[in-house]
Amino acid sequence: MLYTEKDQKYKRYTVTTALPYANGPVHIGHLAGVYVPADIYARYLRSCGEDVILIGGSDEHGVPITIKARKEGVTPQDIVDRYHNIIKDSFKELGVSFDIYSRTSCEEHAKTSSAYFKKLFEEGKFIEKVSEQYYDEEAKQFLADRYITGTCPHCGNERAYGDQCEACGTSLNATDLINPKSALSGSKPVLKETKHWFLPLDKDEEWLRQWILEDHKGDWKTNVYGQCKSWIDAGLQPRAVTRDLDWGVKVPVEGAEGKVLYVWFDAPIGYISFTKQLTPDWEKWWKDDETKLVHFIGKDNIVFHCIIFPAMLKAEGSFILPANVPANEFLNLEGDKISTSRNWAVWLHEYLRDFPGKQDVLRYTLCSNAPETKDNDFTWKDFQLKNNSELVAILGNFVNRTLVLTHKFYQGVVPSIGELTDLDRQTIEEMKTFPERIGRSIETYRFREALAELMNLARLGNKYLTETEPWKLVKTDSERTKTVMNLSLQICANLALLCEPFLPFSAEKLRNMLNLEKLEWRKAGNAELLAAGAIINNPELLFEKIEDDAINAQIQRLQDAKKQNELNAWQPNAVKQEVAFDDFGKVDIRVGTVLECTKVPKADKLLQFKIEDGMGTRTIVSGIAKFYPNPEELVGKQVCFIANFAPRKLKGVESQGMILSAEDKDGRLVLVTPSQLVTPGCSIG
Ligand code: B3M
Ligand code: ZN
Repeated sequence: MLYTEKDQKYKRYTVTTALPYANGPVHIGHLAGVYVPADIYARYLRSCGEDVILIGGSDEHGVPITIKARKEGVTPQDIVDRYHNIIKDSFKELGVSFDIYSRTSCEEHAKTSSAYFKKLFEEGKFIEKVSEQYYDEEAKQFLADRYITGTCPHCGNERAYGDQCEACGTSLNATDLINPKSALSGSKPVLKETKHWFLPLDKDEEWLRQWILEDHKGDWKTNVYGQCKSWIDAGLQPRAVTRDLDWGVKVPVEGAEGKVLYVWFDAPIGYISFTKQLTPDWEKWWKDDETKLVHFIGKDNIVFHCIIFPAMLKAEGSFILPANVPANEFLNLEGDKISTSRNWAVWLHEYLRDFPGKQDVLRYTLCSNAPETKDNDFTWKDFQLKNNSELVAILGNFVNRTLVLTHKFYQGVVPSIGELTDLDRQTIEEMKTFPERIGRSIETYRFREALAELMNLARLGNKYLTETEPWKLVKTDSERTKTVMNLSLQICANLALLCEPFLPFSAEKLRNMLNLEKLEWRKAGNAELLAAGAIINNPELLFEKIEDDAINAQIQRLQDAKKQNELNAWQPNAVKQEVAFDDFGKVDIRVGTVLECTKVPKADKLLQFKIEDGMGTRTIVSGIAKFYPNPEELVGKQVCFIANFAPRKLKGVESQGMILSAEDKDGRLVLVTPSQLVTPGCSIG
């Protein structure tokens, strides 16, 4: 049973997590926004004895996947196979307790989403419309969504997509874009007629307004409510649910060749088709009013889960609607927006490789810093701090001190509890309040607050130890020490139980140390979880300090990514003003052979060349020393130089000309040499 009264009417919980696109691995932004909170919620419900399923899977349709496949010269199926497996494995390793993690390219999903469309089609729930859509005449293809880019009419971002501008978040139609361009060929697309099926959302406006803006007022998160309100207030328009594409679920009606279901039509149906795969008894999870349906998503998915999918569910007629959609805002990384294409992310599978056994540290950091009400920032320094000064210094330290002392004083046997002092009674009273405090916060989707409360219980334990000082007390009052240690152990046991939703790996470790079974949530708050005389196993550290080296390596990786991005964004300089041939002819460029090459003393940038120029020798100084650390290797090579430059002095050496080099995009200077040996002194032109 839950603490929140209005939840008490539910018999079971269907909890879904947004389906990540299988065009890349998942990163900490996905985790903090969706999977960590959803997992905490589901684990908590389970430990309260509730019937719950946690549903997830990969979103394997949509244009981002086909674009990636094209870029790599492989099939879309290759792409989704690769990432689905990485994503699935890494979720498992992080302990996300999915009851099923499936994928939208599977057969059951095609069957379910196709039948769903067909039912609405046959019942006349769609409108058919021939409209003009962008078409790429070179690629001979209609351009859906992300196949088309252009300037956002709202904010001027030149890289907006045909379905959305990521800079200002506005959802767009391709025809809204200024200067549209095909992402396939780069050409300017033309408008061409095509038929599609639309969900007439305008007809849903009234009930949606009542259901969201009235019935869920004060119940849904303000960020979610606010977005829905502005959508509804702006007036809902019919939305196309089909696309001209060859990757996706085929539109199952006549006259729809070459068309598939829009990815945002089929993907949410995935929640249903995956439940079908999980259990033949799937209907009770989707069609019973006593089931609470909760969607965990990121803020960019709000309209789809709060407006479009409910409209689809309502049109079908037999399904329940979501009771809540606790969407989170975005997590940034070191002050910058997380971006897959810029590789500005902490990838889950790489984290798991670099920090083996530290799943709970990531879960902890992401939950305590979750972007619940506003965008938040993840930094590696903060990650280190949260580990070292919270997990290690507060939770780990309390548990470790208690278990070590129990072994030292009583060889691991739980001592009996004697007469209680006021402090003991106060501590017990306070301990009793935690399960409900943490529980209520989780039930209302305030996971940061819940986790902070959990840490307060560990703080209570530390305070109790500091005030009673059993390491001193044992010398003067062995009876009293037993009571203190018994109570401290009870707090440890409570922590083991209450930390499970947040830190499942540590919870298990702690339960094993305490020889404690997995108990129901409502058993917590109790000062008799461990019986006197029970045996405690040898203590192990719950958390270990994370050193600077590990953190610096991660920061370095990000800096490298930033550098790489700058290189990727490199473009050649604009061409200089036109010059006449005669002007060019004034510059006397020649080839010379290097006779000597040495560093100029006290000038780290300069090399001094002695050049055979056909007429004799000349000295030229060039600022390329950094790129040629072994100048003697240049002897015998040929270089190109300007022969009629006025001589000038550089660091005391007279330079009689200028050697030509190319500046590469990373700033490296590379000597220009003729492709074959030529006679020294010959002219270039
Ligand atoms: N794949 C979008 C996203 O990752 C999408 C979610 C689908 S949930 C049905 O933002
Ligand atoms: Zn914009």
